Amino acid sequence: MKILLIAPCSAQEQRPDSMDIPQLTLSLIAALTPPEHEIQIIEEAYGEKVNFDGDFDVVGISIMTQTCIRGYQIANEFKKRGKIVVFGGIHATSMPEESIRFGNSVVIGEAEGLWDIVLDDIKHNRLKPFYKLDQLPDLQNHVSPRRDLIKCSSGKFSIAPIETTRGCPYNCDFCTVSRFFGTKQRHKPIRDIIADIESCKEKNLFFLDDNITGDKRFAKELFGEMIPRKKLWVGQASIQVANDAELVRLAYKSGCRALLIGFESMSDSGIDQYRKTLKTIDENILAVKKLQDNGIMTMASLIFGLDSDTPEVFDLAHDFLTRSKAAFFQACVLTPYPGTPVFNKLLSQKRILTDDWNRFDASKVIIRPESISPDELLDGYNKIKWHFYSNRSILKRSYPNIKIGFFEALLYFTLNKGYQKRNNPSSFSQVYQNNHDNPVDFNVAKYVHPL
Ligand code: B12
Ligand code: SF4
Repeated sequence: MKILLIAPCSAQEQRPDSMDIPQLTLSLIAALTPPEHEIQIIEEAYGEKVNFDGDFDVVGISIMTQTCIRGYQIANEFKKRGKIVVFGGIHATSMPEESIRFGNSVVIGEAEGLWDIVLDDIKHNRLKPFYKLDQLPDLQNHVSPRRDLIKCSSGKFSIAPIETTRGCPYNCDFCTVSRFFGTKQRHKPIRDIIADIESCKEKNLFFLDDNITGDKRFAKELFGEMIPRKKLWVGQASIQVANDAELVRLAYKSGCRALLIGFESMSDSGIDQYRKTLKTIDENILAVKKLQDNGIMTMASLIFGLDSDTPEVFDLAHDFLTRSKAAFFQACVLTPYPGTPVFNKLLSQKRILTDDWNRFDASKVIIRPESISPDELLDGYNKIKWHFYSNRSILKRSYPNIKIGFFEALLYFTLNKGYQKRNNPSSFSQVYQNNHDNPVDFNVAKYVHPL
């Protein structure tokens, strides 16, 4: 059969620039596809166009919440033309009954152990609406992605995505990961990861793992094996990493230059709420400094709009960012992703302002927070990003981050200037809500009609 795999993306989200990190997902599904089939992949984020009249038998569409409406539009076009459409991904897994209205089948959860069955069922005309494994797949028996299909070549930093683990024990209430990938971290075998890394022609890697240092023993062994490969990498970790000096040293030696770290909240009760962070602002600042001293920059990720947030939260966050001299800052607005406790709570309290999934990108105010108004949230959020990425702030934060060398300085200034461009006032967010005729009932047909 001829198979087309698509990662949809709305036109305004397309950004083939120096900061893009290529996807791994479609190349993994391609690798899971038996060789008798022909496969093509399209990533709309890279400006690639879907050919609706192409000669395909099956169309697989990978959706996250903010891309699902575009995914459903694509599905409609293919279904009009009589093609079989299969959905997968985090949104299809959280909302299978919604996705099936637009497709012929939905793969719930991970594709390993299911995708070949789906294709076989299509071939034998017995496709089922839903596919779900009884247990999470064992990553010891995994396939390596089809690296020949990954678009790694755009931008100043050509980056290869690498996946080593799945699952997260922390189970944060706003996050889908522990619910989707489980609370136990599963690993791929280190020899396979190293072989995959060696097959990448790119010097720079991005570890997709939610917490690359979650299992310290595994991480130390992996980093040790990576040292002779002489790659440079960025990834995501919990701030606990900073308290293990050996792990930090090994991370640097293995090529780590920046870590995205979810601090989530700097308010007193917020900081208590999430198990992954250290318990005072000062401890967190000290930890960021330990990473800096070892040549590792921090992208601090904070969420605004949590129930614990009072108007002071922006000052606390500002204090943390200024004193720690975090290299980069990912500011998120609390977004109720379906399948999470936050979604259920806010829905039951009628505090979700819109059900337009296009707005669920973590940068738009779509909820009514408990202790501040949506407008206060919006104002504080826009200001803190704008201030962090001002020229003055970029210069003031630079020294401890760029002291290691030329590559670090290039990374620091390129990313900061890139984020500054994305965070200019013309891109500032607003409060989004449905108009009165459109209740927040999560009936997606308001935005895209199933055929
Ligand atoms: C790496 C990452 C990023 C990178 C993306 C790099 C890239 N281009 O891939 C960066 C940092 C840029 C990023 C940004 C964002 N991300 Co992000 N990200 C992740 C992360 C950590 C890993 C994604 C990944 O590649 N996983 C590995 C692949 C193999 O898994 P997978 O895509 O789920 O695919 C498997 C199955 O889902 C299934 N499958 C998937 N598609 C299909 C299709 C078919 C047909 C089939 C059969 C099966 C199938 O099979 C695959 C193999 O088993 C996830 C969390 C996680 N652990 O997944 C969050 C996650 C996907 N991100 C999330 C969010 C919210 C965002 C942002 C909106 C905001 C933000 N502040 O982070 C932006 C949006 C970016 C965009 N427009 O796409 C949420 C999505 C929630 C949701 N319901 O949509 C997640 C789940 C994290 C969370 N906290 O909940 N992200
Ligand atoms: S630690 Fe990160 S990946 Fe794990 S549940 Fe919390 S936010 Fe999600």
